[in-house]
Amino acid sequence: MALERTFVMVKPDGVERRLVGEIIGRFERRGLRLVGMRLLQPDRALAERHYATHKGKPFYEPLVDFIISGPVVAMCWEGTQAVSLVRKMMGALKPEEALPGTIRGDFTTEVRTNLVHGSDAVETAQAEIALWLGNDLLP
Ligand code: IDP
Ligand code: MG
Repeated sequence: MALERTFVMVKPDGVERRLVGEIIGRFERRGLRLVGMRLLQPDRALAERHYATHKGKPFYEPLVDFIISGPVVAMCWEGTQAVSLVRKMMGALKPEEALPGTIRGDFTTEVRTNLVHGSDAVETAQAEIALWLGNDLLP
């Protein structure tokens, strides 16, 4: 079982709704280790780089507008199979598939304002950690 690092972001809706502590607490209780964290309001260039794979999709422009609309909490979490573990704890993208017990399943019914981002693969995690938090946190 590989020790991994993943990138997690509490999106502007999560900060606005005072859910930062709730979300961090879930990962801590599970046994993941917080190794980097930054509160910032991303500019458009950073948001566009982060969501570059979605460029051209109908939800891309409103998504970028949303992510730069307020402060976010950018974090790096470490643990055994942290990438897939965080994704499971976040819950599915489609609200009707986000199960109770997951972050999205417990706190949102919306597809855009879904509180949290987590890297979808080890390679994506490395790129996102470097983009938001710098190379020092790369595993
Ligand atoms: P993920 O966050 O579960 O990895 P992605 O497909 O990577 O999902 O989409 C990135 C983000 O874009 C989502 O978290 C959500 O905020 C937004 N998004 C994705 N699909 C839609 C959509 O159909 N409508 C509105 N927003 C969407
Ligand atoms: Mg994604």
